[in-house]
This record gives sequence, structure tokens and C-alpha cells, in this order.
Amino acid sequence: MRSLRTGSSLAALVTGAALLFTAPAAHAADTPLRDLAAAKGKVIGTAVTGSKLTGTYGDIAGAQFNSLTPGNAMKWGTVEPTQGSFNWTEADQIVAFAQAHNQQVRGHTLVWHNQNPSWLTNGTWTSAQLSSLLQNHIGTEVGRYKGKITAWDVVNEPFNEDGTYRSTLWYNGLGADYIPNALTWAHAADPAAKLYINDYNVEGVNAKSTALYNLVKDLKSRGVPIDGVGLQAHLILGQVPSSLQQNIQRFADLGVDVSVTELDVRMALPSDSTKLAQQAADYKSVLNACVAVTRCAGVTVWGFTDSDSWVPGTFPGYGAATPYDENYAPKPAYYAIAEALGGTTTTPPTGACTATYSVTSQWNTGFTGQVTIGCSGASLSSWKASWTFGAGQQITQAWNATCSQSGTAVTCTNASYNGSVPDGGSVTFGFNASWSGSNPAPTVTLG
Ligand code: 9MR
Repeated sequence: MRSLRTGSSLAALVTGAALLFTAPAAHAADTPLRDLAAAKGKVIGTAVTGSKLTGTYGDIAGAQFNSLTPGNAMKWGTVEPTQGSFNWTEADQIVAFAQAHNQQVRGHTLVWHNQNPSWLTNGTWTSAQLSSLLQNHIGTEVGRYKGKITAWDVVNEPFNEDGTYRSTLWYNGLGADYIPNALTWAHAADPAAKLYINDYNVEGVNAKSTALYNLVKDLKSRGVPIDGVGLQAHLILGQVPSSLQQNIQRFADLGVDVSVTELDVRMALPSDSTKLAQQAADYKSVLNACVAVTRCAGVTVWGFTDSDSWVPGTFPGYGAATPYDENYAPKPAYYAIAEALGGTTTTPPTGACTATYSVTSQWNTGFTGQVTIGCSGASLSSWKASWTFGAGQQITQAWNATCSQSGTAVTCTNASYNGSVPDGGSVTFGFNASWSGSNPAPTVTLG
């Protein structure tokens, strides 16, 4: 029997594609983020896409985070695309994944002006009808996941920048009472879930966050079930509000929890080591502010990898906003999170160089392979790439590197002219080798 990977190599050969196997995060923090966060009594979460929760994406989501937020799966438009006809597939999948990995789930979101089904937004409703639609929606969704959701973003983005209420289907149809009503209905459906109001541009002390503050104060005084505020924190490089911690503290002093719910820090592309270092500092400031306030429950990033981020699609020319790059290599921001949570990292938190192994062609007795060494936020002046050929493969020839093999152990060092790998650059070397039986791709270690 050929292994799956051998089978795919042959398929790649037929299609002429190269298979890429990125070296795993050789420079990951010593302790997973979720363990560091747990030791501080904090949540470290990520938004996820259900269909991606396999392979490396699933491995990182499960290993590094102790909370998941469905990025889109629980929104009204997703769960009830046709009135009375429900699709819980992705939401169920994410909840099951979280349970299997001993993670919390943050429910997102019940009452919003975006991503509603068209039957709802295109309908003509009396306020009584609208109210009952909303009550049923909340009862159905919160009820379905009763006991499985730690916190719900019940109301999302209710305010304008100047602190007035946003004109939405809900505000226009039901007045400001839609907020206490939604909270009350959610509480009835799952009394144990923490109920939040979530918004963006409310991270610092400003008109919008003050409106949120005044609302929470009013709701508390009226006995409405409100447990927390979500500060989304879709931030721009170098622009963490200086009043973030003070703002978190003032909400805590009102008697509610605070969560940073959608953290990302976008930059003009391309990224470089200076921007990545600034981004790391920004992530660290946000984590530090949360760690400093007991009632800050934790921080969720809005996607953990640059390959699963809303930023490039919404802000053309901007991106690289998350803690892992598109190939799942941890960025300086990752190490910054680890350090803010009390972790130590084995390499300087300035970036990483990774090795990518690929088979570019293969025939019955031999194959040609190549290894690309790339750096992001770091650089090399010389390198050594090592791996184990565990299935009897034997190097016969190499170029752009000096390779030797002793038993199963292969070591390749740079040639005189390609030892230097600049930040943002890469070098490639190649080899021919023999194989028989199977030809699994090894993991390459850089030393
Ligand atoms: O990440 C979400 C993206 O996939 C959707 O296309 C987008 C649609 O509005 O919503 C994104 O998530 C938003 C979140 O639900 C609420 N705060 C802002 C987020 C980024 O737009």
C-alpha cells in the first residue's frame, strides 16, 4: 500500500504541481498560548471558519487557543437563510470541535444590522412582528446551544461614532428597547451564558465608548441582564489607544466583564520587519491592558492566520493583521502575545526563518527535491538544514548547498554564495535522491 502522501506526490507529479511541506513552527513559544492564558485566568481565543478546522489550521486552533468564536457561522443569515428553515451545520461543527478540544465558545452574534437573511431585511414588518421575530430568533439559537456557550455577543455594533444609536432595522423598528429586550430574552434561554454588547472603536475613552458606558450603567441600574462589553479592537498599526486600560477599568468598575473580542492589527502591505515589530508591540499593549485588569476576561483574535482574515478583502492594500502568517508560521505578534501572558520564547521574538521541502519531480527509482529557506521578520547569514529520510531515501547529488547523508540523517549547509537570507527573502537548493516503496516528505529543521 502506498502511503497517502506518496499517492499525492504522484498526483502532483502528474499535474506538474509541486508539493509543499512547510516545516512546523520550530520557533513556537515553549508553552501553548492557551496554557499561558489559563495560568493567568484569561481567555485567549480566535475566530474560526468551520470548514478549515482540519490539518495545520485545526492543529493550531486546538492547541493554542482556549476559546473559539464562529466568524460567521452563528449569524442570522447563516443559520436561517430561509424563514423557518435552519442550517446549523457549521455552528454545530465549531461547537463540537471546541468541546473535543476543551475550549469555550463565544457565540457571535444575535442582533446585528449586517449578515441578516434577505427574507428578514426585505420584509415589511410591524414592530410587534419584528419584536416577535427577534425574540424567536434569540430563543431558538440560544436555546439550541444552551450550556455550551460561555458568552454571547447578544447585541453587535449598536452605536454610531458620535455615540448616538445607529439607525438599523432594530433601532428604527423597535427603538432603543430592542437592547434590553434582546438581553432579557437571551438570559431566559440560557441563564448561565454571559451576555455582552459588542462594538468597534470603543477601545479607548471616546464618545462612542462613553455612550456604551452610559448604556451599560443604565441597564445595570434597571436590572437588565448584562454581563460584559466586547471591545472588538480592529486596530491599525501603531494606533492602540493610549486610554485602553483606563477604558477597560471603567467598565470593570461598573461591575461588568470586558473582553477584547476581535483583535487584529492591520498594516499597509507588504509587511517588513519594522512593521512586524510594531505590530508585536501593539498586540503586547492590548494583551498587557487586559492582563492588568482582573475583570478583563481575555482576548480573542479575529482569525489567527493571515490566510483567514477579513482585512485584505475589506481594506485593499492592507493585511498581515494576525499573529501567524499565511503559511502558519508564528509572527512576532505571536511571541508578543506569549510574553504578555507570562511566557518565554526560545528564540528572540523578532520573526522567523522557515524551511519548506518539496518534491518537484519523481520517477520510479528517483526524485528531485528542493528546499526553500525563507525569512520574515528575521534574517540569516549562514544556514544548515537537517532532516531524516525515514523510508530509505538516499541523496545522490545536490546543488546550491553541500549535502551529506549518514544513515537516515541528512544535513545540508549553504554554498559560499547563498548563506545570506535577508528579511523578506528566500534561497533555494535542490537535490536528487533515490527512493523505493514510499517517499514521505520529511520535516526540515533549520539550525
Ligand atoms: O469576519 C467576518 C467576515 O468574514 C464577514 O465577511 C464580515 C461581514 O460583515 O463580518 C466579519 O466579521 C465582523 C464581525 O462579525 C463583527 N465585527 C466586524 C467583523 C469584521 O468585519
